[in-house]
Amino acid sequence: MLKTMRFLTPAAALGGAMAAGNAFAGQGLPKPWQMWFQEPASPVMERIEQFHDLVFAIEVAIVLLVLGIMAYIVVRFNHKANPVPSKNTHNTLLEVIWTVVPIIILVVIAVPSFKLLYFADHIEKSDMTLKVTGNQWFWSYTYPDNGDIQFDSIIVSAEDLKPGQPRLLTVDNNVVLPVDTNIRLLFTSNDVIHNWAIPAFGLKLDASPGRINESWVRITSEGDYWGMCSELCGVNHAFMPIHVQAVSKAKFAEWATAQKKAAAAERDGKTKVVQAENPAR
Ligand SMILES: [Cu+2]
Repeated sequence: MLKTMRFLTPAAALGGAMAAGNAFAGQGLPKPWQMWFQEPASPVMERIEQFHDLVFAIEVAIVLLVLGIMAYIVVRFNHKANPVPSKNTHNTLLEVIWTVVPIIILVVIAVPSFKLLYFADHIEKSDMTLKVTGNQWFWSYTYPDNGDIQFDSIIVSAEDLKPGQPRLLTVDNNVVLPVDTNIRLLFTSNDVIHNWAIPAFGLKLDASPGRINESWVRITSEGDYWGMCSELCGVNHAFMPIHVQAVSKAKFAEWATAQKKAAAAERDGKTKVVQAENPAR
């Protein structure tokens, strides 16, 4: 298990900033009675949404066609309207059409589907890496390219929430990531299978013990994005949320420097409990 390093000023600063700013109106959060997807915040999610729209349009067309044909049959060929039924059993042209058309539809779906699958799979050239480790029942994060910053991210219980903090989604130390940066994501686990899922990024990947899964994200706009563990991982499965705060590259660099300094100070034993300010806030 990673050592817990509470660098970020926990709930207080976070809550104040969120209540003051309009982070809450920000992208990555489900709204009451919401339909469809959250606003996409990564190229992968943008493409997932486009692909969804394509498949949905095809679905609607098929449903309307089948319903139309059924309605026509009920009206045109019922016992009263058509007392003497035709004895035909085969129609070669019709059979070719109803075999070929579905094949064409499947190809139209398969081609963009595979393209998207490979696009989402991994990134050739990444600017930085975030390693995500699942634990029963919290997440640990490591930034190997930024001086090995490490911290645990633990849920803030309902009674400790500050005004404006979303219930079951607020954590003590949130992930901070820069926007417009190709970020390689590595997932693993210390105990059982967890799953790191953020709807706005189009991400949902297992964190399995003993292996590393890879994905990537390029966050397109600053804001706060939330997600949850999406693999039933034990009794507190519902209580290991994910909170990513996307900031400008400059602010991220500032944040990373502050974390490194705090870690160094803690190592030197200068301070017992280090709580660095989160300049990204
Ligand atoms: Cu889990």
